[in-house]
Amino acid sequence: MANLAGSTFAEADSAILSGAGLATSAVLNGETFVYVPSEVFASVTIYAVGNDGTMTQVGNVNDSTATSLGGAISAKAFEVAGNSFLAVAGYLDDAVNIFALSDTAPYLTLVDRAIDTDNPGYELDGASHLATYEGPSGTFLYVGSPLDQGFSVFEVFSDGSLISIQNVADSCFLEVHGGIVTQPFSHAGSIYLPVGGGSENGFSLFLIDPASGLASLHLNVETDAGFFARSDPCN
Ligand SMILES: [Ca+2]
Ligand SMILES: [Ca+2]
Repeated sequence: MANLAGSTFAEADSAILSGAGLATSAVLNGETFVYVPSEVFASVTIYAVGNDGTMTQVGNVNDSTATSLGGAISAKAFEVAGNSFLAVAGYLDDAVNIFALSDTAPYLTLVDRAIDTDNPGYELDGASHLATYEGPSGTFLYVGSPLDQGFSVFEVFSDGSLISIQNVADSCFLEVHGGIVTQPFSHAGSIYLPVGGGSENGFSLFLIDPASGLASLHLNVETDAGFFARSDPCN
């Protein structure tokens, strides 16, 4: 049950929202949808948003052998060449899933995924954080993973398929131990990707090459001393 502006409504199947994570939204043919991952139930619940802001559950996708939604903790909608997709990070499955979006059932159709064990270079162990950059020549997905202490970069094509283009592991020269990728921003003609350090005393700011999507270190922002410096000189 929830209270909103004096009204009360009951979620039709509230169990699937246990452990609700970072949600996202997309507009499909003029209709707005919200996608809510559930870490506890390894699922994504889909809502249609009414003109008055009401949320109507229209479906949900539960984990199966075809998906890697174990520990579904965050979701990020994005577009590639006019096609709409949803990335979902599975913390327990160490993976990122790509679903094609539609405004009618089944709403979500898995088209590709990357799993940590697929590639020894992947930084997908405990995949949790998602960011996207829709560049002039391609769309790129950044997946941060605190257990792997880094992030992986993928190019996403117009059919939703992924290819790995870069893996960035933490070191004494980076502040990306937590792999907390956040949405890139543009400034004075450059594209920047901030990555939070988690259990470090700072964060790293990367430059994104608009053509390739590759991230290169621009600078570290860190404190000389802090909570974590006492145990690890690299922090
Ligand atoms: Ca790994
Ligand atoms: Ca570090």
